[in-house]
Amino acid sequence: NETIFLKDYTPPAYLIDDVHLTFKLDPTKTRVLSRIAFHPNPETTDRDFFLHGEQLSLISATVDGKACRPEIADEGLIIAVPDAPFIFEAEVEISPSTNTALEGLYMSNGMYCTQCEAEGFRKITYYPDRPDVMTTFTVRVEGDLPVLLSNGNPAASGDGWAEWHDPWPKPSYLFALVAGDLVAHPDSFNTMSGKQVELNIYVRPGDEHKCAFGMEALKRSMVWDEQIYGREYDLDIFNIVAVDDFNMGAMENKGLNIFNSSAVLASPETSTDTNFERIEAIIAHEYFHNWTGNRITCRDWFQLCLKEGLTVFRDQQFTGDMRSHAVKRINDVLALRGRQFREDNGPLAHPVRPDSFVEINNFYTATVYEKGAEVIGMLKRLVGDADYAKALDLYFERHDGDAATIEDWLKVFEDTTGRDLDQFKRWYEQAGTPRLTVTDHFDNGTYTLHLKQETPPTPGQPKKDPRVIPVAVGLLNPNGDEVVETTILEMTEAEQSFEFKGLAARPVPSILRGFSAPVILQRDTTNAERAFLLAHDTDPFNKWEAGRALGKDTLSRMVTNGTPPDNAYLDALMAVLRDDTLDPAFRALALSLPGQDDIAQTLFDAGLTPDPDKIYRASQTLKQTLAQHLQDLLPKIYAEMHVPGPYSPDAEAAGNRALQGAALSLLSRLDGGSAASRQYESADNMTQQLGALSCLLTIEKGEAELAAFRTQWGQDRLVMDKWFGLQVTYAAPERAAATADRLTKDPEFDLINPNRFRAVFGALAMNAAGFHDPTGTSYNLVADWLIRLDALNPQTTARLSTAFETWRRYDGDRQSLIRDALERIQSTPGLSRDTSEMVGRILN
Ligand code: HT7
Ligand code: ZN
Repeated sequence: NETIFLKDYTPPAYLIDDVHLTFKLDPTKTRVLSRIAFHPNPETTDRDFFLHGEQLSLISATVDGKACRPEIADEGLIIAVPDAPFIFEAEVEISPSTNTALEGLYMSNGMYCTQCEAEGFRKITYYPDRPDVMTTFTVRVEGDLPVLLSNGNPAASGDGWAEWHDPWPKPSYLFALVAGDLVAHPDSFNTMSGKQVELNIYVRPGDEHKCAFGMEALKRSMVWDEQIYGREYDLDIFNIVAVDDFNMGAMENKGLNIFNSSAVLASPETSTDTNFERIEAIIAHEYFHNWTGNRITCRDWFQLCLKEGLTVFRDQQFTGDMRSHAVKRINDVLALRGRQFREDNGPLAHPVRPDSFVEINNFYTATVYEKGAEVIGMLKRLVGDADYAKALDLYFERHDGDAATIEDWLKVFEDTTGRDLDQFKRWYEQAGTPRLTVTDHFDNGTYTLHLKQETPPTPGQPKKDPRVIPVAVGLLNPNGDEVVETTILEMTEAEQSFEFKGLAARPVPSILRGFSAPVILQRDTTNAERAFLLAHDTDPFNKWEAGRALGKDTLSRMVTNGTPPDNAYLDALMAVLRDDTLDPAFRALALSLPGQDDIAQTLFDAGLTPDPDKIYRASQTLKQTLAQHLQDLLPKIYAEMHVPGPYSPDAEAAGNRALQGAALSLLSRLDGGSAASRQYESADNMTQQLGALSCLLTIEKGEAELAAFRTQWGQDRLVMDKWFGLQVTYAAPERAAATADRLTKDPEFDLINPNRFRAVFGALAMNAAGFHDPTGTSYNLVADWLIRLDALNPQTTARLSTAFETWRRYDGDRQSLIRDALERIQSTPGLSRDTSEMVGRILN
């Protein structure tokens, strides 16, 4: 398995004028005919002609109409070609129905569909499958199916065939084809310059009633990108297709976005509020890629964060605008800490722009996506909103049609602002989460903050240089009034002090407001100060953060020395819960306790060995204590948050339901689940049905409801994923592995369907105490199933192997059990490149 390095990039030897493809669809014998017009790349003297190709049967090939006998190498085709323009034609045969890797052309429930990012096009035909080769595509699809789709605009069609032409040059990874017995949910959109665009969401018959929300989200995304970024849609048609078998959330193919059905289909009865919000965000994300990813693409896969970080940043802005900025920021930081910090502090740590990879599919990570978005947020904070807007305008103007790099991106900001971004670039180059240690002192009206940054070593990067860190700070006086409004301190040195003069009394600092940089803040402080900030901070993120810090401190002390939770913390939570000037969604977040994985990492960072079982028990005890402390308030909040009338997924109603659900979850620990049972019976939407069922399962009840749920939803694949996942998520630690094992024997368990596999094994990996059961049963079960899945779907296997990435945090016994499991995976004959790279990195 060869390692590919960023430093070895060379431009392509040949470029393409245009490409014509014909697909004669057949489940096991699809024929793909290609006609590609090549010309030598004037920017290089390299004339080695190589076309990528994998798992293809070559039927014939010609150069300028003359039959040729190419040399078929492991990963492609070598052929002698002229140092002048020429036409290459080929015919290959592929078998979509046996393609369980879900990459290239494959079948899902009788429908043909493609997934080409990152390097899947080479499983469709011989081609320079690299993002810096861009061209226009004309595609003819032949098949006896009612719907035949590809990228771009429809050109012509007849009985059993359709032709599509995409006028915008694109790389092969954005190619798409869909064919099947599908129905459209149609609509249209008028762009800002008055062009009408036809919109469709294509689904399997029976799913038509689940398209309306996605369509509205799409139209809102189109308006938002026009208003906020000045970006207009550029084809006559925009199609979305829902597919059941899909490795990730969705794919931004030009004019033909393909979605995991879980990321687009929604109805009140079958989808939770969280599902609705996720669907809205993913639809926006894929749509926004039309400019940040498609019109401006990446030169090579090392530049992945160029499109993904920016597009995540844009979708986060969009959700904030649609819903609540404060709640969105808290949720994003929770996700960042839960996934990216975990990655950045373990064996899989890599820079936002990696400098090497074996399998690029392994680099669609939280670091590239979420930390990539944080880096853009910091850049915006440093240059200010106005210059950010100017820089983005310049980026679109200068690079439209380009395959660009991070250097191009930063240059646009340098040219706009006159800043030197050399040091800032370290955020793209250095892995690891900086620790920002803060000390302070007050003397004679001057308050000094002393900041020190340090980033621990990560694989291949033992030493780190100081980065530019925007630290947003506000100061409160002892009455709780803000005496210094949010100010950005621009830290550039390893250690640096900042002074605030003319203060009447020692202030209380609110540091890293809005989570202004993806760092771990370390500061000796008191719980009294945290409670003060929870009560008074005007920055909603830091207000929530203060409560979170109290929760972490409480849980950590419960785990390490059995200290019971103190009343000051419980009272502070009560005050937040009571404060009806606060958004219910915010109150719900303030009430949710730190996760068990978060506590494990916190203890590990403090030099301790976390015991997952103790953490689980402490967290149960804390929830029980909190429930008792709030017992008078909970029924009141539960009743007050009731949303009358028909279900609506809007942010306000969802916020009320979130707080109602949080109250119900605590209440269930006091009333034996009677309120949850009643809610389950009367629920007319999935948020409340599933919320009630979860509460029952948490207190080890709900058997009857679980059976009824299955009877009610047995025919709905997406709801059945919830049924599978719930049972593992809420299983007591000692029963988690057995529950997962039992579910794999259920006739509805489906190894080929990534959603179903993740429902069981993703949930097992997230059930911290269950996964780390000291007998090692879960480790072995997960290893067994990853080995089975790898032979069918390497991408999803490799992704799920990250369940083991935190293994070095734990005690020697657990470490040796995990090592055995990982070594067993690693020694499996024929293990994929994807899984082998991941397991190898985790072990090292
Ligand atoms: N750009 C896409 C990333 C992607 C993907 C999607 C589906 C299946 C396999 C995939 N490999 C890479 C999705 C996105 O970020 O929008
Ligand atoms: Zn993306």
